[in-house]
Amino acid sequence: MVRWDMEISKDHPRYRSLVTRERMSRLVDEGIVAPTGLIAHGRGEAFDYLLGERTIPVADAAARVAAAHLLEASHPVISVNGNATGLCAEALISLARAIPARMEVNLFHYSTERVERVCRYLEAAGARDLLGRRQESRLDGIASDRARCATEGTYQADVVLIPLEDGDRAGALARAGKVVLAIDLNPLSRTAAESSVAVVDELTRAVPNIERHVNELRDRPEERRALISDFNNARNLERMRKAMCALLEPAPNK
Ligand code: PTJ
Repeated sequence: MVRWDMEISKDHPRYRSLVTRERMSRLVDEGIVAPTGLIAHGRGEAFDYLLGERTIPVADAAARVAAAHLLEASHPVISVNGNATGLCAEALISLARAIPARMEVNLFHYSTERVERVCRYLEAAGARDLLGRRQESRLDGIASDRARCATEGTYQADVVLIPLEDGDRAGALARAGKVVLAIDLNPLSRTAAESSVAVVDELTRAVPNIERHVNELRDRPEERRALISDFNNARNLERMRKAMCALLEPAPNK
């Protein structure tokens, strides 16, 4: 493999994006991020441009509803893959503690060695009681290895948070009767459409936002239930698509 040294200037207008790309690419070498995870990341970056790379109010409202579901759940689980680990391990661990929820490593590109690497990475970042090394159960209706899951985790969960998920698994989780909370920058994805709540926002912004809402809603059960019953995911996605289209419109009188 050809290696390179790259110093990214802090003055570069896309400093943060470049640093993240370099980290994700290094994490491919370490077996944490799958090579195709870089393609998924690039697609996410493109959609984030259409949001102006910021959390818009519609997305934050969905993050609040996701927080309400996580607090109302009797068995909430956060499902974690390679990209989510590479992008925001610490924030996901912090969110899991705040709820509290179990974290389960669930990989699309599965091997026992890769699961072990991802688990160790998360544990070095502070994760405890991780699930995913043993996956004794299977979700019906998925052909891929992603059908595997931990009995104590996703299999028994009533609410599952899925950052950056593929559409097949999101659909299978929904058909299994679970409340599916997705974080996905693509409002047209099957994952966004199949989920109960799609937070259309960048993962590293969405996860701390959800945690902030968890802390605000902790002692407000009535508000939580009202948020959940008033939410409509199809309407949420339509608003997100409109917001993205609006950003593509030419500025008036220019
Ligand atoms: O680590 P593994 O083996 O489990 O593989 C993980 C990937 C991401 C490769 C796998 O789940 C996959 O193929 O995902 P997809 O089907 O490409 O979907 C990824 C979705 O996440 C796309 O709709 C992207 O727009 C979106 N996305 C990418 N980066 C971000 C994102 N959404 C939010 N924040 C991001 N940073």
